[in-house]
Amino acid sequence: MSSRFSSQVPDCVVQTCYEYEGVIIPNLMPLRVIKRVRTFACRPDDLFVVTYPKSGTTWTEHLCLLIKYDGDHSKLGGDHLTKHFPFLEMVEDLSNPTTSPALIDLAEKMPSPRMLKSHCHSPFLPADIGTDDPKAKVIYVARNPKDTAVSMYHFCHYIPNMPRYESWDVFFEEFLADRAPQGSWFENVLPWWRRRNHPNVLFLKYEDMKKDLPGTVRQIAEFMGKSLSDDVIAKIAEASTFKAMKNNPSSNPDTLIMKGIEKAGMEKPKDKSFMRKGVVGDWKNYFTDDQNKRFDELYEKQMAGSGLEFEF
Ligand code: PPS
Repeated sequence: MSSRFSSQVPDCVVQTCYEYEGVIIPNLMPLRVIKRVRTFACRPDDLFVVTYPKSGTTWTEHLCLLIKYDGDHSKLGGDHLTKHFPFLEMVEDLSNPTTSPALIDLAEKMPSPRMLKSHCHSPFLPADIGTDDPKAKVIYVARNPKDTAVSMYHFCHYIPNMPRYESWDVFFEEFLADRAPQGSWFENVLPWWRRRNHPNVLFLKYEDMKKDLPGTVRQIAEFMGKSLSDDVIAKIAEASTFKAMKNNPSSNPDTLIMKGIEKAGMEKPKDKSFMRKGVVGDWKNYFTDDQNKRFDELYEKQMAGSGLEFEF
């Protein structure tokens, strides 16, 4: 067993991740940056999108930006949306996490009002927001953990320097044991569910966004203090469907990721996209009956008494 990990993990994890305070974190989010995130100075007009990975982060960022710009995509200046929404704990250069500059540098210099992204568990988030009384606005998005796990498994096989698990079965065991990259889904989601009625918190579910996108645009706009006409709301919702975002180079991260893959000298994955399926229920194509039963047992135990329910 590698001495850097408190329990046995697959070799692909040893090669691409580290453990910090019991959480397995990809090297793409180096400890030197994770430590800076905690002391990052928030401003009262910051807007954070916080999620467990693969829960609809990019989708929500896209919605926030279009809401900010009244549905006018040209205001992004042709940039990819991630340029407007620094990912606090991430490095700039996917091919070389050890020496790469970090996006937190960009975030620190950004003029207000800022929009920021993080996947950190509450104890690693900036001290001003990772508490029961966040001092800036936080949109937290949660997705049912079975679809989240499947999406994460594919993502690991797409991005440079993520662990390439031998099979779905291997990944499933790691996810079940809270050893997937970014640790426990429950530890990420449940504190934000508890804070859902705080005026600075908007708790969204991926499955509700799929069901009623215009309704979600309205909810986010209200949270951001923006008043939009029904026409603008409809326009934003139309531009934010899975298909529209996949076809839009400013919202589909594929081109940026391909650059990282090229730089890392890796083979470009064929027929793969960050915008993979964008559906509810894909887990049924992966979980065996036994895996489903074991996951349900864990889920019932961890979620007991929380009142948080998901559509699967
Ligand atoms: S990341 O890397 O953690 O920031 O990923 P994240 O953006 O949170 O999640 C990626 C998944 O969200 C899907 N997605 C969407 N679904 C529906 N509608 C829209 N507009 C949309 N945009 C992104 C994306 O396809 C990933 O899910 P999977 O299941 O892998 O397709």
